[in-house]
Amino acid sequence: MHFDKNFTFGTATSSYQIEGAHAEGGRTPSIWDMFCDIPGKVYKQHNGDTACDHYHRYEADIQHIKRLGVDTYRFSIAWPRIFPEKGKYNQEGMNFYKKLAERLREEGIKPAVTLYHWDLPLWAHEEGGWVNRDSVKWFLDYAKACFTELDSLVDSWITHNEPWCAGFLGYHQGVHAPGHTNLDEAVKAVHHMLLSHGKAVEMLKKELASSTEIGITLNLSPVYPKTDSVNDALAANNADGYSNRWFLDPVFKGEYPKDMMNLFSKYVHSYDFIKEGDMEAISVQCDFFGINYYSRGIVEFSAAHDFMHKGAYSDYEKTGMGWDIAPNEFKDLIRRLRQEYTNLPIYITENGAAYDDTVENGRVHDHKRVEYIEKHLEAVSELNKEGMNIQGYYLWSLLDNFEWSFGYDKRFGILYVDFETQERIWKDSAYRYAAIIRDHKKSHSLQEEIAQ
Ligand code: IFM
Repeated sequence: MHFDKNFTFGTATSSYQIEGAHAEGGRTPSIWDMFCDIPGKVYKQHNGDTACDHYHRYEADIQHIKRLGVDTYRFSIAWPRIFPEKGKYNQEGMNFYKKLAERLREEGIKPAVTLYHWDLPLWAHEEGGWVNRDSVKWFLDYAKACFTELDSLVDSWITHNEPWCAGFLGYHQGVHAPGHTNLDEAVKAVHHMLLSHGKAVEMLKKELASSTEIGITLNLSPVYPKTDSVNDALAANNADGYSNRWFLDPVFKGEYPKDMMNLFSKYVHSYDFIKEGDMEAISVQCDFFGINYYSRGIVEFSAAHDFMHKGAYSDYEKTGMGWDIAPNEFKDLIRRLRQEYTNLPIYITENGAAYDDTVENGRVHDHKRVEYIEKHLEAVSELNKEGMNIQGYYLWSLLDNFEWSFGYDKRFGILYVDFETQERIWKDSAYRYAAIIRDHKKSHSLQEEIAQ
């Protein structure tokens, strides 16, 4: 595999999944603290109270990041640390992220910062959460505080991480916080998230005249029909509309897909929450496009299911999440995005795999994760040979962490975390990733030496 000299290698985490310190530094609960308390929602009722204790151990974690040799580290800010109450700014919360970003820079690591990775303050939820259009204002107050305090320390801003999960898993399927099962609410929540994205980009660029790059991250999964039948083609179209186009079309074309608006109208009684100027705001010009890629989807027709599709049997090898390992389909996805949606530089802001890791004599031999990473990096390298302009790759995740409704049962880290002692153990995948980065850097400095 080969990468251009300026290709950036990174690793990623998010606030609720790693920080812990849930009641320190002025933080108040988020919707995830609330959701974890509801019996049956999260595996063994785990929660993020302590998580990886990164809030107290960030210095040591930065040393691990440095040792990996990555160029950049992607983390998210916990909104309830910054605005623990409506309209009440908390400097102590902001200071944590200032320190983190400063220390990363001192170590030569570029901070890539996500504003929203799902930990909505509980106070905002109590006022209707993302379903309430006022959420856009609340988000902009929060974004402004982050931009004002941190912009000089940050290399890239990501407004939202995976609005499909926050919106559809949270408000339609009920498996993420806040646990609602109402499509009418979900499409409104998504609309307000996307609108807050567009307006935050405009604020950074116009009002604050910043030149820091900014974009949004979508989780995308190419969908394939089980057979060549007309029915399965319809199923795949609808699944693609639900998972991908409902987000890609507004962000890049300034409109929601009409076929899905029709299908959704069984539950969504009116689209008049879309106000004049919203779609222009949502499709604002960004500097890059972030993609989280994990797997493909395969579906078949089912009249009994909403939107006429259900998951179909796949004989692909799976990760510990039961997700198909599909690097070729990743290539299909990127080619399609280039044809139908955007020329913006792409960053793969997440890619990785969960497996049932075990520690043997102080080592974790996670050869399946090593293979997964190699295959996807190989795919990135091949895509760039085709001119697809992928500028960076963030491995999910630096640490084993709180995997949402799966609690600590699923391990995505390249560093193993012993949740009893908080010891971090480098898995073989961490050594392999560090070696790939080192080889990349060596080959470029050798080329430069020879060229002189
Ligand atoms: O852990 C999550 C992350 O928070 C968002 N993207 C997918 C990851 C794995 O499920």
